[in-house]
Amino acid sequence: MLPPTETFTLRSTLTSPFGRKVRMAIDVLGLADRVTIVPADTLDENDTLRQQNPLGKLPCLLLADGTALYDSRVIIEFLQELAGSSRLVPPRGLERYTILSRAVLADGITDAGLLMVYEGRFREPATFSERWLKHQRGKIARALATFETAPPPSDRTDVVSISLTCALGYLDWRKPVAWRDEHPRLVSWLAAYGEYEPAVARTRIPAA
Ligand SMILES: N[C@@H](CCC(=O)N[C@@H](CS)C(=O)NCC(=O)O)C(=O)O
Repeated sequence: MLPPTETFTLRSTLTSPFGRKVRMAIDVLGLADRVTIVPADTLDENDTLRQQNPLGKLPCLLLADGTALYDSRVIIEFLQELAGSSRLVPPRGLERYTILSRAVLADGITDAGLLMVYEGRFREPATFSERWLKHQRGKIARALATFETAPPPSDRTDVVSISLTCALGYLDWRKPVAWRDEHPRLVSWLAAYGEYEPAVARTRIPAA
């Protein structure tokens, strides 16, 4: 039994694409009054984030007793149970595992995009590995092609639509690859889904 009234702390920036997944889930599940967002700096070795999540990654959800939950997929499942919902991840059956796999595919776009951005952040331009960047670009291209062939429904919110929104939003924001010209169905999906689901606009990464 999960605590019916407990409040939680979410360690996340407003710019983290994985943090945005959790912020969208909080919005959709109506849990905004139970979660306080406290930013964390993943590069600061003195930030308490590294004690809360030894991997030093965002997002991380803290319970009142200090228990830390990560990563975004685990937090979303926890929040949906807390809300007494099964809207975002089906509880069982093949549907659960196919939806989780599609969400992993969308998250893989974000992971590869982040690794490309980190290449620029952690290395001098002269030492960029073009082979590594191409390897990541390939993952993004194949995952986007899969979603282009079969976009999710634009009138349904679940962990796939949330993960894909955050992945495409991150590509638009940091631009590790240009994706829009070659994926017209995904462009339409993102626009239509943004019309359908108000949490898309409410969690948009703020302009710098
Ligand atoms: N699989 C994790 C990925 C989390 C992740 O990569 N977060 C990024 C920020 S968006 C991060 O914390 N990066 C810092 C690092 O890797 O050290 C999730 O779904 O939460």
